[in-house]
Amino acid sequence: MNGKADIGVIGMEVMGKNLALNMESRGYTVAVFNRTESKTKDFIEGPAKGKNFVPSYELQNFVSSLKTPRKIMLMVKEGAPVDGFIEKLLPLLDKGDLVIDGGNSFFKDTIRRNSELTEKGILFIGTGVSGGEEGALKGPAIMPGGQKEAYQLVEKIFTDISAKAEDGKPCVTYIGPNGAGHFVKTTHNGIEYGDMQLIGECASVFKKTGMNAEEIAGIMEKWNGKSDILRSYLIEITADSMKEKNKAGEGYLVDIVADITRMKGTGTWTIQSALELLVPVPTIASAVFSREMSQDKDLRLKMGTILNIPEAEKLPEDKQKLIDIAHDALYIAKISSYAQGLALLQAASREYKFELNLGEIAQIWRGGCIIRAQFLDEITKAYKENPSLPNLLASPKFSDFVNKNLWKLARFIEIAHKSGVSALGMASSYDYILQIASPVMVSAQVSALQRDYFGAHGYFKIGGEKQPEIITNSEKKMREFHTEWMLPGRPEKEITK
Ligand code: NBP
Repeated sequence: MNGKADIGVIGMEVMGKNLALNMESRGYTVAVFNRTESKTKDFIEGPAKGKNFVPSYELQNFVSSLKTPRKIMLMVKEGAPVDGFIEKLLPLLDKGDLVIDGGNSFFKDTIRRNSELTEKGILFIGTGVSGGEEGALKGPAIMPGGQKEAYQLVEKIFTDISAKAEDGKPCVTYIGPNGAGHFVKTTHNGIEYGDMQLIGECASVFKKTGMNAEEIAGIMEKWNGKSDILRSYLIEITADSMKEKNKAGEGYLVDIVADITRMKGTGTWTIQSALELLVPVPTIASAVFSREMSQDKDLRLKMGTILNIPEAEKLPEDKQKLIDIAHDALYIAKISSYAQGLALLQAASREYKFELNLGEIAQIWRGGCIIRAQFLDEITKAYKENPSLPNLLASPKFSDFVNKNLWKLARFIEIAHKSGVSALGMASSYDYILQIASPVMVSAQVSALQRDYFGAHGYFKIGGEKQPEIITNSEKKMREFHTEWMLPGRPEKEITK
């Protein structure tokens, strides 16, 4: 098989080109193909010049240029382009060849493709690749899902090209069967949305209290200090980008950037999955809703002339006190948001039999990907100490901090609201903690009766006649009742099924 390529990459856009360069830099010969020929040519004559690449301009030639079993990585736009390429590749492949979809595909598409290809004897991996352009080139976090034997075919290549965490461990591991890799990547992106929203809310409050972009960048730089619990890639790039000057005039770029955040869909998929699996992810949802609100600039301009938003209150804290409160508030909000995302992974693992190992997932997120952070080391350790944590917030690593400092998150939200700044993400994180730590949710008791009143939907009773006992789902002791609200004396009957 002399002269043939070790792996092939289809899709010569940002991600495909950089991944291919990364692979080649680790000693692999890489075959490349793109639907539009000129992109392959530009690549071969540009960054790939003089390197070990095998370009093809016909799919048949591309397939023939690969060592068997063939390993083909699709780095194209998710959806129809992925199905289109699979359809064209199928007649050219042999049993035992491997197709890898490295784009941001919807996990249910991955499950479907996996079963369609398995029927034809072709191995299939759906993998998340995180880290953007720089990560793809220098080392991304890789989240592969599919058959174990498929993973074994590319384990060495993926390990070689992946980012390495500070302790040298590669940021790749076998995630699980079927759509597991893409589910984990989607949830990673949902968590990323949450982080971005929470950081943005801190910056909003700082700005409202009179700080300029440079000052806010300075705070974020400190928060990214070597031993700071908030140290992370997203804090680092926030600091760096906020310092950027307005090249067209006075001031800072951040002050003239349109306040509109677009999105491609992974945040929405995260929430959709959470809704399907009955897992609350309010912080991630708040981030998606905030992006949606940002996009309706016309409406916001109009409503801003109709509704009176409070002006910044005279803050009782001095500036440093406010910064300290915001620091710990952000950390707690982040813990809450990650607790939500990991709870979603846990539920998906049960529902789709993904066999996810949350500790290993946190471990591979420590480097290469957009949410990489010091904090993920702590999450990794928390799951190592107790692999069956019911929720991240149950780990003493986090609950101790939350118990001591939760008031700061409450205070931050109060300051934001009294200053007329939305803190939807922070408030969602805070309320998640309040709800998850409520043995009795009175609002749920009230709603249960409302539902029975208007719709005869029944309600459960959880114990004695006078004081409800605290029971758990697993005890299944709940008795179901209906009250005949319209009948005289409102008789109550037990519903037996
Ligand atoms: P894009 O997502 O912009 O996709 C561009 C590639 O898709 C090109 O090769 C293009 O071919 C091909 N393509 C399109 Br568009 N429509 C096609 C069709 N109908 N048939 C065949 N090919 C088609 O590239 P990217 O930004 O490099 O991302 C690749 C994947 O990685 C995506 O799924 C993306 O969501 C994911 N991802 C991106 C990033 C990032 O930072 N950009 C990060 C992580 C993951 P053409 O050249 O002929 O138009």
